[in-house]
Amino acid sequence: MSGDCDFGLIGLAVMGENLALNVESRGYKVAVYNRTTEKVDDLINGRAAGKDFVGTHSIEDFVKAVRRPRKLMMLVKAGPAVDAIIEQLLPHCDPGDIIIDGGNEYYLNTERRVKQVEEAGMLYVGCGVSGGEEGALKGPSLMPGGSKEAWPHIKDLLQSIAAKVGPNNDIPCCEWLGNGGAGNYVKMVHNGIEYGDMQLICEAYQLLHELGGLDNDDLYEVFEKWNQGDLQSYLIEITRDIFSVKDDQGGDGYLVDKILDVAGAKGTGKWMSQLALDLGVPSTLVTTAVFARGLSAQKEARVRASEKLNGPASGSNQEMTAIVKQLIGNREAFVEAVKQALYASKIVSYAQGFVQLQAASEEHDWGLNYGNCALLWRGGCIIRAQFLDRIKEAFDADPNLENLLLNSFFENAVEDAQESWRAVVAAASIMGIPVPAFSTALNYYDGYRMARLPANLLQAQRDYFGAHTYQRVDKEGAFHSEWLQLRKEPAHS
Ligand code: 2AM
Repeated sequence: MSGDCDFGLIGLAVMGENLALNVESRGYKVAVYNRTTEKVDDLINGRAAGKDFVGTHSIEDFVKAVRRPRKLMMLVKAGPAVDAIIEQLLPHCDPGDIIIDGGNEYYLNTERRVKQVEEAGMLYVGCGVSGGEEGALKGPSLMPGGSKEAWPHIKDLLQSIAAKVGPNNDIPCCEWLGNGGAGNYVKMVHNGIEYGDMQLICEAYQLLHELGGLDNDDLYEVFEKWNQGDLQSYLIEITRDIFSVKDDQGGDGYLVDKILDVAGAKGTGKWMSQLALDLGVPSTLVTTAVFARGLSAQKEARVRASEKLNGPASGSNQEMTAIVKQLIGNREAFVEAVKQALYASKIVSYAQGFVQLQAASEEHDWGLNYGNCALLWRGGCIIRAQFLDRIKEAFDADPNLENLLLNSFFENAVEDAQESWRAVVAAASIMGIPVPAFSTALNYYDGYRMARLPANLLQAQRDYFGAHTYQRVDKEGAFHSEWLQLRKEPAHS
């Protein structure tokens, strides 16, 4: 038996409720269910009153209320709750029904569930949802992957509720990404890139404030201006806004100055970093951003260390001080140099994110479409930015582009920015201001463009102490040398 609902949603916390309201607002009839059934009644009698909803109080009634092939989406806590709900749903489902998980799930859990649900005759989709509560209601970025057969059935609905971009505001930020856990993986990389973007913005803030002497009013103006150009993005926009907010809890001055300098994290940045290590790809922006949050969290240790450990003595080296003075002497030029450093570092960060996606896609045979990834992040989500149009164009022009830095637009952008970028990193280093993300980005750029790195010496060291063998530049094969016998006898041994 099946009812006449077009879609079912389980999990009526704010995200789920908002997503259900979004679906209904596009002309679909929606069945809802929540473990704590009062929430169903609250929704039906509250925000959904007079709308095309069916509230249900059991999983069985919920499944029956939806038309076949059923589209049943859950927005519950990631992990065991999702497994529990799948177990409850499957006995009531019919072949071809589609279960969609909209949570921030670890991609291997989705890979496993796709197999489990397909073996039971149904289809399973892990769909990254980004944009927070407001995005869920008005238009999130959606990153679906899993059972490919499901896509034709859910495409229209998911695309109708997604954020829209483009000149006519009609391109949905929702496209099929690939098999298995591809959607969750892309969402995780989105979050990891978000970590990098935020850390880069924070480093720009510290430089402008501490080195450039800009106050919050000045910073507001700078971020307002940056938001008009290449850096235009949601994160630059909200950062601008933050610099305008006064303390709302009784104090004087700006709220941002009253906030403790300790950052937390929920874990997607850590996942991406761990997976980068597993794949052997250098996603240094995300790892650096995760570590920077870790260092920020060691507040008490930092306060103790700040009383003992010295930075550079001011004015001790005239030549170095002159470099810094020249950079910060003209405020407008300094702000522009920091902007260039931020822009170039951001390009490297996205380049690394896509390299990791390529490596994961190859490993899991997902066949990811990288232009689509950029499109999905163009609107609705936290890293939404104009810049992503350029990334989409780059991958549309060459779907197998090895690294974004090799696309002529980005190659030229970094080329134009690099003098300022180097000056900013040098000045920060001379003055003892930490810029871990700016400098790791620059180091990646310099490492990536080196035809020859010092790993020849590294191979020699490994062969010397552990007979790990080495390769040669002039001959194929693995070689080993008796370094101890061949070496020059040290004078004092
Ligand atoms: P609840 O209202 O009954 O707690 C966010 O926590 C959402 O996930 C809520 O709708 C919550 O339901 C749901 N949820 C969490 N764990 C669950 C579980 N094991 N089974 C069903 N729903 C769960």
